[in-house]
Amino acid sequence: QQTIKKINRGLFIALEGLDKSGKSTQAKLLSQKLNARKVSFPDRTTQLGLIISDYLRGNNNMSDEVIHLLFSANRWEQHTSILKQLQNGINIVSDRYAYSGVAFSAAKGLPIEWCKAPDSGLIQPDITFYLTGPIEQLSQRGDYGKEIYENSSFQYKVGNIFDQLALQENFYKINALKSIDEIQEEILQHIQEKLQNVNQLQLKKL
Ligand code: DGP
Ligand code: NA
Ligand code: NA
Repeated sequence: QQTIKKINRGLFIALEGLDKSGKSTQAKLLSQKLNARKVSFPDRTTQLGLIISDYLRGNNNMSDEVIHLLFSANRWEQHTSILKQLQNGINIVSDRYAYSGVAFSAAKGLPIEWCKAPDSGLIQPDITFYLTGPIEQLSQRGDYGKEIYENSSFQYKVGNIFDQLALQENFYKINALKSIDEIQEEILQHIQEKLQNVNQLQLKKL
């Protein structure tokens, strides 16, 4: 008799937070630890990503609505690839995802529901870690201020929207002032159980 080995699907973990909150460092460490595929948004390697990158450096001006839709489209570019990998048992760690889309655009004054709409249908992360801390301290970190969103008054607004989004299920808030090792440990502890029971978690859409 043939035994059918059931393949676990992959776990989808998103890291969100303020600029300079240490997301990218954590995403890198975590993806190494879990042997996961790391994705980053904006994904600056695609043509849309290059346009977004120029915008972030202040080199092209676009309306808030247009850039919002481009950020969303840039996530849709990876949708099929992310879905396939999860179905094939590959864990995914995403450095930013749809919640950044909502937080940064709603901080400019666009309605939250309008901001969520274009991301509707993307795969929902199984767990989202939200790294946050006092903006006065984060803004002292290296390279701050190079891109257009990296100013304290705007980051403060972004933080307020993230705080609202973080009230929903499967959002886990982390103090970004903790050490790299402490944060990594906190993340690993928190996903232990999910990694073991990943097949009991339903793959949902936003
Ligand atoms: P990063 O490469 O993680 O530093 O992100 C670049 C900047 O883009 C950062 O300030 C956050 C912002 N950002 C990321 N995703 C979105 C999005 O979907 N919409 C908007 N408006 N901004 C975003
Ligand atoms: Na940044
Ligand atoms: Na980053």
